[in-house]
Amino acid sequence: MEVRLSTAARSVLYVRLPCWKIYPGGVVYVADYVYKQRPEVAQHILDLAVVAPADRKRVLTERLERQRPDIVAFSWRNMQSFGPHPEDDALDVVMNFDHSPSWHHRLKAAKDAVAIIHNYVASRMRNFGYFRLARKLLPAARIVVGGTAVSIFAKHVVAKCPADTVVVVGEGEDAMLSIVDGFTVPAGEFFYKDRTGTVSHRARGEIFNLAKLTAVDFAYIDAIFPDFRGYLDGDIGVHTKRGCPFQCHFCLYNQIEGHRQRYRDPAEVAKEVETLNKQYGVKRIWFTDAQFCSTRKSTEHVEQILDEMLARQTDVSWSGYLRLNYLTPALARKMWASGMCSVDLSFTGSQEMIDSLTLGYKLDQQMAAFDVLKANGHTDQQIKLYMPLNAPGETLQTLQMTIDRINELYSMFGRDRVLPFIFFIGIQPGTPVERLLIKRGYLNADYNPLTFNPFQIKRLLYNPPPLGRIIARAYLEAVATIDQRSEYIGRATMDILERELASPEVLASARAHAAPLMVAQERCA
Ligand code: B12
Ligand code: SF4
Repeated sequence: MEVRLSTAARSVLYVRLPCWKIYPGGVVYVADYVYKQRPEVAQHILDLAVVAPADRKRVLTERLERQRPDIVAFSWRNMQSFGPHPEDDALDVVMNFDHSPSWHHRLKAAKDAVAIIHNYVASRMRNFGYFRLARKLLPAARIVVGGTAVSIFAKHVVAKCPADTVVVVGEGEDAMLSIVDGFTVPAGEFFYKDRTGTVSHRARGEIFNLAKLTAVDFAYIDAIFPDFRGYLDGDIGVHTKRGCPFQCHFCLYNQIEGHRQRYRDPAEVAKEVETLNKQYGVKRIWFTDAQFCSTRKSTEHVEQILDEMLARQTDVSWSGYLRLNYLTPALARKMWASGMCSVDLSFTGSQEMIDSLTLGYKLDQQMAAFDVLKANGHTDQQIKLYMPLNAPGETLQTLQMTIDRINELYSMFGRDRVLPFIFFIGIQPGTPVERLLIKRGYLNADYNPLTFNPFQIKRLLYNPPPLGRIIARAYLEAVATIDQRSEYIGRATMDILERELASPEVLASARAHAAPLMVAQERCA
């Protein structure tokens, strides 16, 4: 590939693009890494997530004109953020629009949907507008765009970027360093739109050694990132490894991070947590790995990190996505002792669905691991079950099995501590479930994953009949009847579903709908 030769940069302005306020861990790791290799480069972080929407353009303009950086590096986290769940208004809207028995509610949902879609479209357009603004104000600067959103949609993004823009795919430390160094010896994976508008692609040839990610120098970050302290009273994201060797049907995390797991030094991770805790008063950590604990080797790595945290007597509570395949009583004790405040995991209560979604574990093993957690120090921590309801393969029987298992967990941990988190599979590009649903004719092979068409967007949220309607009606009844201050919506929904699944009329209607559907799916397969 041909990349324009240029001189090394002296200054970088990182611009974190707007999203719901969440600690910008990705850009912090990139800036920290560049600083440690090239301390002479002046770096600054501007976080548009904490700037009022009406002020963003003005604030960005002022910063660009005042600092005139050699590189403007944007970090884009969420682009296709439709994964509605009970803490996101969009779930109510979708459920009401499709399944509410009340015309009034359906109309209101349609109105709300217009507002959500408008926001979705506008936020994407605004981000491209910020790139054009940077190009207009600083014609000679190089523009870089990275972050999870562009890692997935880099090709689409680069097409809309101004000339001389590098769109970095996946982890950004080595790519950014090479750009700062003048982009003469490119590194990492990226798309590059050159000054003539021609786009080229570089695949990643080398593997970034994560052991190079030493504990973040937060004093430096504090100095270049004025809003850093505004995050300290919430969750701070700490990364311990990258990559996931599994391929759950709906997941694209391993496309973002790679299939091979690579690890940071446990002592450096613990030092990072210790500094955050003891010098900056941070109380909550989210380990932002695709899976904090999954394979045998990663479970050993977790244990080493927890040993280091315990030795340093860090006083934090922490969580992260977990798999419990290799949990031992000793590890469970260390998890609780080091401050694990919730157990966050994918959950479905039948081996059929686990296998159909290729989740790669045994249900009995998972239930046994819950026993181990209970017996080795659980007190009042929450058990959060992320349930991909009504995924391909779900039947009345598998749904009933999930309800039965949740009831077992209520008995084990206490009903109030178990949070069944209702969500549906969002179909994401390049995943096995996307391929399956194209094969079945549910999606067209040339569908646009970034479509603005509300009906297509809704289709990407997979909740087909006949179970879709039963689940949605249960959810809507729960919303209408419970007091959400004293009962959790997911628990109430599962209770109503249990009642419905026992009703002969509901069963008969579901079976009647299921028969033609099964035939249609067979025909498409
Ligand atoms: C952990 C996580 C969460 C945690 C975050 C906890 C916390 N306090 O930080 C929780 C559970 C809260 C969460 C919530 C949500 N998440 Co989330 N989350 C993730 C996950 C697994 C890791 C993100 C992360 O922090 N990684 C660690 C940091 C270090 O890496 P990073 O940010 O990717 O940065 C690296 C590169 O991207 C790059 N980079 C980043 N910026 C820049 C800038 C430049 C210039 C360069 C060169 C490089 C670069 O370099 C960095 C270092 O290598 C990703 C999936 C994944 N595997 O990446 C999804 C992911 C980011 N989440 C996603 C979504 C949709 C959401 C939600 C909207 C879900 C929902 N419906 O509510 C919310 C939104 C939250 C918000 N406020 O915006 C999507 C975004 C998809 C998209 N295409 O838009 C992802 C990709 C998952 C998915 N579905 O595919 N999430
Ligand atoms: S869901 Fe978790 S375990 Fe499965 S592929 Fe994604 S990151 Fe890996």
